[in-house]
Amino acid sequence: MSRLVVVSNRVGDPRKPAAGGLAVAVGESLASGAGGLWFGWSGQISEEAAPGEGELHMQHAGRSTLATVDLSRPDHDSYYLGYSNQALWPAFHYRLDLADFERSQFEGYKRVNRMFAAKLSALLRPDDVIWVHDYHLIPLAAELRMLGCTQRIGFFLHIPLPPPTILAAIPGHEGLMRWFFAYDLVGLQTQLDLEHFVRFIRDEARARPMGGDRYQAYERTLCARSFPIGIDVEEFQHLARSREAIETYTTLKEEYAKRRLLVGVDRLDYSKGLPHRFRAFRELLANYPENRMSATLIQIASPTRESVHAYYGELDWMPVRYIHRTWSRRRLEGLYRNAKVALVTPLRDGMNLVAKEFIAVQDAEDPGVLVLSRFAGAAEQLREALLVNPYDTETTAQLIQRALRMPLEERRERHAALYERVRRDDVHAWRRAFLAALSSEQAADAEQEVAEGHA
Ligand code: GDG
Repeated sequence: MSRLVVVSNRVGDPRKPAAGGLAVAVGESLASGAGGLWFGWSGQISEEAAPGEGELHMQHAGRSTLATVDLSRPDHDSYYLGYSNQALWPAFHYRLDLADFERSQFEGYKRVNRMFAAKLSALLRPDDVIWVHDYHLIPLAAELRMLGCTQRIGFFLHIPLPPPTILAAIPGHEGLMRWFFAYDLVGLQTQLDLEHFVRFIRDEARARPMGGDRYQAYERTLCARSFPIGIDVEEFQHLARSREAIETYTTLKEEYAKRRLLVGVDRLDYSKGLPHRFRAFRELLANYPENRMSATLIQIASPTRESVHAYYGELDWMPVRYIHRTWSRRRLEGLYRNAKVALVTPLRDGMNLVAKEFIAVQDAEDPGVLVLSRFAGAAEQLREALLVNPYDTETTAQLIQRALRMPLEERRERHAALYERVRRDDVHAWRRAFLAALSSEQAADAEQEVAEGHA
């Protein structure tokens, strides 16, 4: 059995719960199965190290080995704060207006990927299967190939992939495309992202379709498919039995006994559309006065990447309890279970796991209602949610009202359909589907070699 090597910007201890979708999903992937190696940035910034240098640390955590590298200050600022989070993150979330494509940051991005490739290649075994995650690491496979790595390498993009007209605005986008072709498999969250990707490589790289989701360009063949990420449903449900979840559930239940609780849980980021959500909630209170004394929105806005941008100031008004803090996953479970309505209304989101977590823990006999942005990747699967356009705050308010007044029978029906999908397409199914596709690509290559051998 091949060893799984996961590469992502941040490496978490798979045994500890962490904020952030990627940490949760990858942690779960490595802790099960045959274990493996998880490689990435240590989270440490070294003031002494020169650009392109960084100390490697090895650590064992349960069944997995963690290999992490420190970053020099200039590398951290240009690769992480700079190109990843001020160029690629906004551009891929359709926000060219916020993107800063400074040349020196792009150089830092390439430099760190080159350094990661050098450190990682020394740790690789010939039959490893390598799974690279997210926009920080697009050039990694190309750098590994330059060092002679022939292992199977797959890439999964956790954030959206915008249409070619937006991608074409990124300086050096031709190079970006070449980097993708160093992978054997490119996975995207949704069918829409996949369509964008295929149009992009066909129009800009003249990629030739080879059948079976395969495309050829730059003398390499890649397979592109969508793999919508899920959650670990059982693990999340299990949290409900913890003391902290029960305490949170009971306290909130008492406190909001006569009120109707709405909930939002997001990393504090402009893509999550918090100001639009608060505006829609204000319109709900203005247009449907019956909610004035009863509806309360608890918004958890967990701080992340604070040094990238100060996104918003402190927002606080009575009907909204705005909590600018990270809660434990157990407390989140208790919160979701109390809520009548979840507001998951990002302006753009790769998938959105909060929507799935909320569905996973509802009481099937008396479930809450999910109000979901049509611009979250999750909307492709979760059709029975109340889908909204978050920019249209008035209609969003109308649909929140509908959610609050939805008859029990309809709530049950919608929840049953959503729950089935969240359960079936969980994080394990996602991991299995991706890794199966990555190894069947290997089989496809072997067949091709045999065919060429006979020719
Ligand atoms: C990226 C993509 C894609 C949030 N606040 C707290 C907390 N969280 C947890 C949630 C959820 C996770 O963080 C957030 O995941 P999302 O999917 O909502 O969003 P991103 O972090 O932006 O993740 C996204 C994801 O990658 C996976 O591919 O779905 O589209 O942007 O699990 O519960 N967890 C704790 N305290 C908090 O305060 N413990």
